[in-house]
Amino acid sequence: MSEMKWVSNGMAAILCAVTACGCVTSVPKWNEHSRATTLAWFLANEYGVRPKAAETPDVSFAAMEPDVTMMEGRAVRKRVTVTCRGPYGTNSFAVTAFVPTGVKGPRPAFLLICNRDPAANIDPSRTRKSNFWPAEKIVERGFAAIAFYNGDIAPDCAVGNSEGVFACYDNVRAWRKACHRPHEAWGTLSAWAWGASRVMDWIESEPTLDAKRVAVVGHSRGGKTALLAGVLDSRFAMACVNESGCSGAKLNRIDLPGAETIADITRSFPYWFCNNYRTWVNRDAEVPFDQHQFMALMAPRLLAVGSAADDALAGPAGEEESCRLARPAWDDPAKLDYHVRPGKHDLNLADWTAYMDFAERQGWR
Ligand code: GTR
Repeated sequence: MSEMKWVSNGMAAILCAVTACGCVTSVPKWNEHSRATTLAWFLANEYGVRPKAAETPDVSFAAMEPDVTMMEGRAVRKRVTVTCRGPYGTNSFAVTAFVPTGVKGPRPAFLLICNRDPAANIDPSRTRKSNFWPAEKIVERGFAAIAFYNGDIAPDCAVGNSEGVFACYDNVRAWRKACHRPHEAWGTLSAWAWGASRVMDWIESEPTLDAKRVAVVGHSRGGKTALLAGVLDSRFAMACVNESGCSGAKLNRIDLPGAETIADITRSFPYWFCNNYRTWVNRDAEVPFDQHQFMALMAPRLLAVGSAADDALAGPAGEEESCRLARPAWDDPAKLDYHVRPGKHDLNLADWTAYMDFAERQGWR
């Protein structure tokens, strides 16, 4: 068992556990101050700070086509264009929703941030089906299945930080001239999470959906994004964080062979984060706040974390350890769910089943 004690990390007093390996890891019991200072640290040092105008966005919704009944009568398909206007431009993206029929009242929903080929994985026509988004199975269990493509918010590539929503809310021309973006400026994970919040804006306007029971779901880079979306937007009642690994649910202070480090991730994907994150390259064990504290910011809302046993890069043991360390932030420990399934890095039916079972145990029907 770990020994528990209160220590200060210079910004907040935090309940800490001295783990078996001797390192001190902080276990949060939030008060308003410690929650705010912890979140501020993660934004300024890892995921970046959003421009003010993006925090109060001008958003509108337009039906792309009339609703159509599909899935042998089991669901109504809604397709919506979400348009956001910022000081520097406009960005639109498409949302697809399948809402179960034949059940009374507004439906709880799973919103997938799709980071894979949209044609193959979130096909609105259902000609192509994938277990990455088993919309039929989700609907069968009485939940609405909603999805959007992260690349429609900002492209997942090196120039990602200057296109899509960035070109609406940031003076990217000035950044290009200066040859760098401001050190604390938001990265694409934050932009994609922002997209999930815009979908939530639409959900709130849609009477067939229950905005009080929406889970934001993502895999891998999408899993990091789902966690960030859940933490930043308290309208999400649940976040399902699948095989998110480094800068997601994996603890930094754990040395696992083959697992991605801050050096690896900032070398390959600097644009996912703010530039300040590079401060922590080769200093994974020195970060003053570790990922379990970020996960704990979900409390008291629902958090589901999923790992795959053969996913060495994401470091399943580090994802499980974060859950163990974060759990004290919830009065009811059952509100943080963890599963590990056999197999490789993927979002599959076993993962979806775990997330839907968790929702049902929490009274979502
Ligand atoms: C890897 C990346 C991981 C993970 C993964 C994915 O290349 O290093 O952090 O996000 O991609 O999104 O599939």
